[in-house]
Amino acid sequence: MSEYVPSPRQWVAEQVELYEGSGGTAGLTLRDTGLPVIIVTNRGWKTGAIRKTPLMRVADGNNYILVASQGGAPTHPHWYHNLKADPNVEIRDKTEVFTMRVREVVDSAERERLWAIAVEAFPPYQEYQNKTDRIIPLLIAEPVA
Ligand code: F42
Repeated sequence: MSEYVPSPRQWVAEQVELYEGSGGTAGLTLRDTGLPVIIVTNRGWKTGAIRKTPLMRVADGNNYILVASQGGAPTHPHWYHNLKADPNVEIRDKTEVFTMRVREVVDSAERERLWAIAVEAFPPYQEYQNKTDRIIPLLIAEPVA
């Protein structure tokens, strides 16, 4: 059994602790924005360690759109590489936990539609895209039947 390894970023680790520790009843938003967050649980592709990553909640029907923005940083976040290597995740949305599989959105029409939904849910994504040279990856998490 692999171990859970918390994020080295203290504010992120604290949000995970509050969100998961409360069973999805506290720590549900990004700081004081009031905008909802989900927790993605997955495995590290090198270490096999269990990782938990809070992301903005961007829903498309029963699916979630995962935006690898990392605040517009020049490189993709580690979790993007982890999910490319092992797409099996659990997603906690408040008190519900879903078993899901993730794929990167590569089709340009699909990407355009999902990007618009993401920016509507969390407008800073557009600023993050404007300030970085990389194309911010979008992944879609779909329920495992
Ligand atoms: N980040 C986003 O990209 N998008 C969002 O919508 C978003 C929302 C959000 C809301 C609330 C909140 O608290 C945080 C939010 N974040 C959002 C930040 C997000 O949770 C991540 O902290 C951020 O994207 C950086 O992701 P990261 O996976 O690069 O995390 C870093 C800080 C990290 O934890 N690094 C670990 C480390 O030890 O350096 C990762 C280690 C890791 O995954 N190792 C892999 C392994 O095998 O175990 C190997 C990785 C490799 O490729 O080498």
